Amino acid sequence: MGNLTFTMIKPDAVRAEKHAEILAHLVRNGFKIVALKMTCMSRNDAKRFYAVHRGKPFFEPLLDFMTSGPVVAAVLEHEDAVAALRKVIGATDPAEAAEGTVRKLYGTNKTQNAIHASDSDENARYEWSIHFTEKEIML
Ligand code: FUP
Repeated sequence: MGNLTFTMIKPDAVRAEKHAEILAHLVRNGFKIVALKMTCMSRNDAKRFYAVHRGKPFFEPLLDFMTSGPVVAAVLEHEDAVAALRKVIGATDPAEAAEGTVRKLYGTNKTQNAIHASDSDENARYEWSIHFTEKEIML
C-alpha cells in the first residue's frame, strides 16, 4: 500500500466555508499535505474524474454539482494512505457515515457529501494528475 492519496473538498463544503476546518481535521488525523490548491473543475475535468460513473443516473447531476463552484484539491501523505483517508471521510451517504467522520460532520446527501477520497493507489495517481503537475507535489 502506498503512502500517498488524493482528496478533494467538494463545492458544497467550500461554499459553506468549511474547507479550512476540514483540512485541519485531516492534519489532526495525521495526514501531511504535500500538494494543495483551490480551483474550479471544468465539465471536461469532471467527466474525466468521474469516468467510471458515466451512464449512471446520477452522472449528469454529479457533473453539474462538481462544476458549481470551487473545490480544494490535495495530495496527502500517511501510512497506508488510501485506506486511512477512506476511514476518516466515512461512507458515501452522510446519513450512513460513522460519527466523527468528515461526511457525517459536513455532508448533506449522497451527491453533496463534502469530500472525495481515492479508493485505490492507481485511482489516486489518476485523480491527482487531473489537478497537479509533478512539480506541484512536494515530496
Ligand atoms: P465514494 O468513493 O465514497 O465517493 O463513492 P462512489 O465512488 O460510489 O461515488 C462517487 C461519487 O458519485 C460520490 F461521491 C457522489 C456521487 N454519487 C451520487 O451522486 N449518487 C449516488 O447514488 C452515488 C454516488
